[in-house]
Amino acid sequence: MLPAGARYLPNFIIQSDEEALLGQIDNLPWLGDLKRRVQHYGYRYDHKARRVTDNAYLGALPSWLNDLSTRLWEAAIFDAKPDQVIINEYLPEQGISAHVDCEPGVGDTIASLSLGSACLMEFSSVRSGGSLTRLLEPQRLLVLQDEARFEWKHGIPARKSDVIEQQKVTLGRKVSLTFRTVVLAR
Ligand SMILES: O=C(O)CCC(=O)C(=O)O
Repeated sequence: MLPAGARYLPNFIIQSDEEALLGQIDNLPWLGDLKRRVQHYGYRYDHKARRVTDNAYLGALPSWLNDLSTRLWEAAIFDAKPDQVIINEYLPEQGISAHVDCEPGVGDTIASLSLGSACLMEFSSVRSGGSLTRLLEPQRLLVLQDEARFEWKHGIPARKSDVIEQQKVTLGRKVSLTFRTVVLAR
């Protein structure tokens, strides 16, 4: 189940794209200052301050990310071309705590492309505390807008295994690419 304002787009990329992206990503340096490894493109996100500042500009997206960003914009998933990407790597027992993406700082749409192992994402309503769970599978795109973007937290529990369709599944390595449009305070 997904909160209102969230969409899950199957087959956003095909398997050969997934393999090429993983190869590309693994040839580039990872940052190791969190419990999980990350790469930042476009703007560096300050995980402690939970915001993006204008001195955090890293430069234009590299072409392999710019192609995906252009596709997201041309498909009208974003109103303005995403100019920031965070790549997260989750090994078993690594996750991301429940959060609402910063505002202001990044725009109304967040889109996350999954590669590698499937895992469960948990959503919790900021207002009611209600919760929902959704399986995120590789090559699929999760889009958060409206309520799902602003009124629900999302996170990935740090677990070794998930129960998926009543089966205990041992988790593998998941990598995600999260696209955002930075909105700097003027
Ligand atoms: O890894 C994901 O699928 C979600 C990433 C995320 O929530 C974030 O980067 O803020």
